Amino acid sequence: MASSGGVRVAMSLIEKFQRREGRVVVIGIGYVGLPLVVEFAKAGFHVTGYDKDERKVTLLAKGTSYIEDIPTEVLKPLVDAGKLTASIDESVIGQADAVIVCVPTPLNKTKEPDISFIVSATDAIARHYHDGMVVVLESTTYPGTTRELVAPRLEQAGAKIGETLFLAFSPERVDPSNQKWGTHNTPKVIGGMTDACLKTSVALYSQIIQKVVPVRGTDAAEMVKLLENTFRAVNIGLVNEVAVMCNKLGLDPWEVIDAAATKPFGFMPFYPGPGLGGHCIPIDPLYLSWKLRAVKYNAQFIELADTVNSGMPSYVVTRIGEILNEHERAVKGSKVLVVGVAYKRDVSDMRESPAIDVIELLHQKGAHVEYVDPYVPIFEEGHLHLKSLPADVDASGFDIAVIVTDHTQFDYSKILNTAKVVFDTRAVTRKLKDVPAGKVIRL
Ligand code: SAJ
Repeated sequence: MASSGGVRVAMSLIEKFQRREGRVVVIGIGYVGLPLVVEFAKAGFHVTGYDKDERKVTLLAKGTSYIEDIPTEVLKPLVDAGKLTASIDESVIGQADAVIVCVPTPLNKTKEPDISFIVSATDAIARHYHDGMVVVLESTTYPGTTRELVAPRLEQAGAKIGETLFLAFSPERVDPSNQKWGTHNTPKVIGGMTDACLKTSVALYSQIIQKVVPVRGTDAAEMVKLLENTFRAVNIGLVNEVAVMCNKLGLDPWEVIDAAATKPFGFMPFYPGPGLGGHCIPIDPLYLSWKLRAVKYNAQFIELADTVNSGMPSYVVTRIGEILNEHERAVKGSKVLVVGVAYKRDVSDMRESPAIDVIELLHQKGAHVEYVDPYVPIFEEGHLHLKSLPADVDASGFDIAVIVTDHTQFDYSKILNTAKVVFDTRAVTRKLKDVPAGKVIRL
């Protein structure tokens, strides 16, 4: 229970947030931080985006957006009105009533959590700590990070959690290019270190987000996010294995899944693909399994889903070999056109894209690989340096065209009409009519 002094500090912050007079600093102005600073500025707060990346800071300071979901037309007026500023100078934290941390949490080379960005942001806050601050961590991380790693560093700087500094965790739920769900209307889960921490952070976010969902403690809030994304990874792993099973049984997995999806309750469709890409879904569950190993528990579903999903690129290349074999061609020496390399439809992000492994494996088997992806003009991974062919590519010069990423803007009829044979790992060609028998094989 907070002391009377702590209650006074908390109440003063809550009233300041309700008057929208608080100064907010967001550490990390990427695809999560930039929409956040926009929402706070739109609500009337004075917001500063702090980042070590000079390019982002320069662009934000000019009101020029560098995130597809945030139009410059929205950003610039907020900057011109002086509501939204940008800085590479961490001392801005010293004037903040609220600091929100939106930094990356990748995996390191041994697939273990890399929380160095969280540590660096926390130490910056500690260097500029003052009484009367709300600090919220949004970066996806394992349960216990806020309590075991962030809180002690801030206490070393003199903070009394729940008395002079109010610490919470609130997972980001930004889904890039989602036209329906954005920062303002996506419910926001929040867990506080203490009751006063929860109350102050709820008061802050309630000014910009329609629905706030309090949970008991920061560990629970960290776990909520990991459940959300583990749910996806495990279900995608399940349908990927269903695709392999259907191939063994001579069935069409998409027909089976679509029919199952007619069940109006108790089922949620996921679809097979060439693997699991992106910077969230392949990564987040491994934060959870890593944490459980530390308490001597093996998170079996996470490990198994990672094995199945990581094995899909190799499965795709095996199937390519089988199809080429049917056309009396070996993989070695064959010309393969990879259609789409981004990690999912209609994005330009290549992080963890399964296309990287597919192309690498084909190279290792001696195939001559080219690709087409209007969102990815240059493909540079390791020793591979490729340039995208034009989007209206004629596939007749290739032994096989492999659809890895089903961007909306591809002309699939043209690909089908010109290619000798098409391996469609996304079943995007299902909608096409009059497809010659044997022309398209699906995962
Ligand atoms: N994928 C499949 N089959 C599916 C769905 C996805 O193979 O049925 C593949 C995609 O091609 C991609 C990977 O999985 O390679 C991840 O796809 P995703 O749809 O989960 O997209 P992400 O990575 O952009 O996930 C984000 C996440 N958002 C946040 O973490 C805030 C996730 O929680 C969202 O649920 C997801 O967007 C979404 O729903 O779009």
